[in-house]
Amino acid sequence: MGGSVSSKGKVPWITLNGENVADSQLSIEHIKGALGIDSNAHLTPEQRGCAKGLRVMADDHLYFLLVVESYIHLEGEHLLTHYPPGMFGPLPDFVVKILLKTQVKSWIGGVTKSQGLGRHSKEEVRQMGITCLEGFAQALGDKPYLMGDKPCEEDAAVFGQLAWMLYCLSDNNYFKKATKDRFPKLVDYVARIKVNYWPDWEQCTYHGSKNK
Ligand SMILES: N[C@@H](CCC(=O)N[C@@H](CS)C(=O)NCC(=O)O)C(=O)O
Repeated sequence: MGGSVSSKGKVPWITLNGENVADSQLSIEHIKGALGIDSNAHLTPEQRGCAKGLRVMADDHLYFLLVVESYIHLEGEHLLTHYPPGMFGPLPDFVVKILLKTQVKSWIGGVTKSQGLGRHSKEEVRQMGITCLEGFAQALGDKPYLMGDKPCEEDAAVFGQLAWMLYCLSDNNYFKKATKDRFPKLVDYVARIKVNYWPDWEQCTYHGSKNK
């Protein structure tokens, strides 16, 4: 594997005992198999089914809607405001902006058009995203985690997409604003997982946004 992307040309990937596994879910399955654990042992078959559906909605639906909104509609502005300065080496912001508007936009445009969701209008993409966020909020209800008092594997996937949206994307992002306005329980949910499972979040992540 080696380099910054996997053999599939994507991130993330893992190397466990010399074996490379690309894709987050395949990596989770691989680790569970290697360790002989079932992290969802506390779930009923019905809950397992619902949780799987929510994970796919996060990984394969919301993710692409967030990509379309942040890289196409907002032309990647989050990379200039919510990512570490120096990420683009010595390139000045105006050069990065031009590259985002042209190269990155056309590359991501191609990826999301092939995937399919990039073919919809801005309004349709936004409506689909709201439906999806509403679905997570409905599934969560008043519980601390998706399937009850104890987190399951799929909470990690849903957390991953929602945390990216809330902590890494632009404040102008339609879905980020809508979540804060309409789905405060999702904001609390993400904060709960962050506090409970990443007490060292501040040390592990960058918090020097030029906008703050
Ligand atoms: N569902 C996959 C998604 C992998 C994925 O799309 N990763 C993105 C970055 S978050 C990527 O590497 N994109 C590069 C590309 O599509 O060329 C997973 O969870 O591993």
